[in-house]
Amino acid sequence: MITLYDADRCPYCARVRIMLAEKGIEYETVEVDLDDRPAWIYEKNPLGRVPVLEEDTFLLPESAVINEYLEERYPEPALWPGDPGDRALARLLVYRFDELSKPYYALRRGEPGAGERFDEALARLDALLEAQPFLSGREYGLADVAYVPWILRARDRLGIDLEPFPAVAGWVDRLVERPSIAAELELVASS
Ligand SMILES: N[C@@H](CCC(=O)N[C@@H](CS)C(=O)NCC(=O)O)C(=O)O
Repeated sequence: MITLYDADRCPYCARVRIMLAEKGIEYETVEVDLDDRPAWIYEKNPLGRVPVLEEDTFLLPESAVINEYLEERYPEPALWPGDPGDRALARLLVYRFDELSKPYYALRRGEPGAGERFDEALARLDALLEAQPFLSGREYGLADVAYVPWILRARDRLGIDLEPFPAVAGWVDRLVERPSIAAELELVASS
């Protein structure tokens, strides 16, 4: 059985929850209180962060690495593009995720100019999504899973208007039709 050390409000954990749901993998969760982290979490991840995936004696932190692992261990349905070039471009987006997360967390901290920087990041995603239906390319996949938790939180928690970014807004509308993302949307609303 897989155990996910998890926190409802954590977007990195959301990446893994979405992936587990997409793959139809059964798992149990241990909710970690991020405001009062238990000492034992450092035995699971020396950085003390969630998510951490545990499978028997195997422990794995880092959401992007966990999702790569799950993709290889449970290849169906495939969530990376079949074409190596398309796959590399989708991986590049995950690799450069800081381009969205840095302005997102700056915005949350209320830093001056963060709103403009976040809008610039959204504009780059919008241009990409005008050219292709999904961040992963022609099909939904791991790059979409990697980004959508922050976009949902930016819209529903930070009050970011997606209307000026119609391709991003359309992408979100398509994604929330998936049960894995709809479940996250509910969690964002309730946590
Ligand atoms: N790079 C990590 C980041 C995970 C992360 O920052 N998780 C947050 C919760 S959303 C956390 O555990 N924060 C506690 C801390 O940073 O000490 C990943 O992708 O899994």
